[in-house]
Amino acid sequence: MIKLYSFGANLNVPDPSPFVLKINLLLQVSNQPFEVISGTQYLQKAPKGKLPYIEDGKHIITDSFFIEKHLKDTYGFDIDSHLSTEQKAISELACASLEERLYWCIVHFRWVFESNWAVIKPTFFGDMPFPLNRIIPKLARKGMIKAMKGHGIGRHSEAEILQIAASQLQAMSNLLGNKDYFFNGKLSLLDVCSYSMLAQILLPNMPSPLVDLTNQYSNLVAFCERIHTQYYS
Ligand SMILES: N[C@@H](CCC(=O)N[C@@H](CS)C(=O)NCC(=O)O)C(=O)O
Repeated sequence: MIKLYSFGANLNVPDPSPFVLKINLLLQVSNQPFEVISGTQYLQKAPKGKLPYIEDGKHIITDSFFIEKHLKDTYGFDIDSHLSTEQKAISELACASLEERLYWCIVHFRWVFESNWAVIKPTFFGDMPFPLNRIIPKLARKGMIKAMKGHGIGRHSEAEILQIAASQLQAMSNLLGNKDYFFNGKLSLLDVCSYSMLAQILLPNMPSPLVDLTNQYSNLVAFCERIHTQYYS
């Protein structure tokens, strides 16, 4: 059975990582039996220092991109089999855009935005014994801020980060329109990637300008609720 190494349900989301959530949903839809193994300790064991990774028999596959490819190559599970070549190309570019741009806007509002950090800190690190509970959250936040600077998002003001998020959400909303799914009336990878990101913004009870902005796109809110109810209620 495939083992999915994850953080575990938290913040009212099936997983607080959009990449883990993406693979969790993909595995569900693939009908492959799988077991979710949760805990931040798996971050230390992760071959690339990031979650998710999966163990499938003798194979360990890291990164949601390669896990999706593994499901295709090993089990013939192609969630995009009903898409045209052009739709597949749009999906590839749109998923990458959400994961490389919108994701970092979410990271900013979790790790930098003070009122949300006040929630994240006890939620992610509250179980640690003293003095680790004083040291580790500070180091983790410093590490995230460094990663954000390295990516580039951390060099922008909050107003600029919101402009980037708005551009992403507007594009997602325009592409979805009034449809239930992005392409051809059936779940595809772009639905999975979009849900995985939107869930991180909309499901936790952590008010922010990013949540207010996202709530302006009623089709995205309804889409997120619909997918969530279908797979995680
Ligand atoms: N490209 C990777 C991204 C995975 C990723 O960034 N995971 C984050 C959680 S959302 C992580 O494990 N971060 C821990 C760290 O950077 O220390 C994928 O698609 O799986």
